[in-house]
Amino acid sequence: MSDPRLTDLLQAVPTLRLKTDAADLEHYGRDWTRRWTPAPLAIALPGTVEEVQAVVRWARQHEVAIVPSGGRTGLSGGAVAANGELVLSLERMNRVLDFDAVDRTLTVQAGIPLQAVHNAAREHGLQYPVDFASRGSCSIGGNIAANAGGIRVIRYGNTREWIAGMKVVTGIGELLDLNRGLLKNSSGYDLRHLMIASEGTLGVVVEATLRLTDPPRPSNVMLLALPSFEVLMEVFAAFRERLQLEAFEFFTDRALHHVLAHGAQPPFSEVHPYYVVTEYESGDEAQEAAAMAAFQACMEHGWVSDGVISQSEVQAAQLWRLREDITESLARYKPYKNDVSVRISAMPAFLQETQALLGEAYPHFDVVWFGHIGDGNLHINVLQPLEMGDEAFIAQCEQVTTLLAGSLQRHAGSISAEHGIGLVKKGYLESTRSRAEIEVMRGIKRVLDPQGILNPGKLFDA
Ligand code: 2HG
Ligand code: ZN
Repeated sequence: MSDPRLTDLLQAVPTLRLKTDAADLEHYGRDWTRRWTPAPLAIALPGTVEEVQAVVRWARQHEVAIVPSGGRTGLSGGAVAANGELVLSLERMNRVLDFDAVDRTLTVQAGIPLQAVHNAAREHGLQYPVDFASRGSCSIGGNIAANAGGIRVIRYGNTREWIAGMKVVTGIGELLDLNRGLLKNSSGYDLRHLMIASEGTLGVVVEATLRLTDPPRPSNVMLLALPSFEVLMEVFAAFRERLQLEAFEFFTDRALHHVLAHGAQPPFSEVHPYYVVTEYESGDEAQEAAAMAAFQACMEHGWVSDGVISQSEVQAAQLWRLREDITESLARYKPYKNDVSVRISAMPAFLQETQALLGEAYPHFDVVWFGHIGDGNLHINVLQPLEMGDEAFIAQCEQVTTLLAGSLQRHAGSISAEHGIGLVKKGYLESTRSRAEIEVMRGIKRVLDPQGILNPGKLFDA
């Protein structure tokens, strides 16, 4: 630890745990994007809010950039430290602090994994309903930083809906206690909502008070095979009309191909071009009849060619696996990721335009489509051909993203639905936010982080 700035840091915060081994710098300096070479100065692992504040004050004094860090499961480069930053990992601050049965809230430290929040809520007979495949590794602080969505947004909304309050350390080192769990609070700007989706550029979230809700009702999972993309939104309408949907997700045969190659069992004997996995409330005969009616209506219209309904929890989990394992099964191809959204009403026109556009732009690439179609959110993963180098591949994908951004602009959509902007989509922010809006964002950043030490270069250049 020869860097004098680090000696000074340990003098200022003697109890601080600090890591500087090459393996740690590599591990904590990257996220799931794997595109940048990690090169942080060191990793700080504070155990208390006071330590976080002291680290931020030190960083101000020495003008060292800080990268707030959770589970680093992000897909937009928001937690990458490739320029000598100090990674501020919340991993040790991972406890449940309080449960309030009257308010139905759970107060947690920011480093707690999402799965541990689910478990804690369940122990109290309630649920925290935000959920997605990386639940075991991602942290609540990271979920807040990205306003994470996932597979149950259609029923419960994004992370934003479930944050009753939070404590945040600003770029000045001040601790803000935002909203304090209140349900009603009409007392001016709601800074809590500014922090959500700010990607660690305005403050370090250290604690959050999460709203909990009733435990999930009995449900069933159905997997549908579809003959074409065009019928997707019709199938969605047929199911939404008749059922209380918990999830409505789609994927293509290419996605299924990779998940099966990764070890899953084929759901049907035949191959179909498109699939939907949907979960819906199904506790009584009327709900079961409604599900059958939705399925039959789709079969009669020729919108669905086959289907299977889960008969047990094990089978439901197997069907979900076909959708949830997609990201992991594609990881070895270093995919270029797009995470776009439009309003549901704009989806049919957007899908038609995008399919034509990507078909022309990527005639020889393996392009894998999947996502939260019920939320108007598509994930488009372009797999890197084995013979192609990283740079040439990314350059080609960036050209196509420019076209995609144009299409999103025409359909009033977003270049990032739920993964954040980070480094990956920084160049395309203006396709979703006006210049005037971005200027306001810059102004807000200057107030909360006047020296620009919090996650600089992410989201936009200050
Ligand atoms: C999902 O919906 C995640 O599974 C990851 O948001 C999406 O890998 C992706 O592109
Ligand atoms: Zn997703």
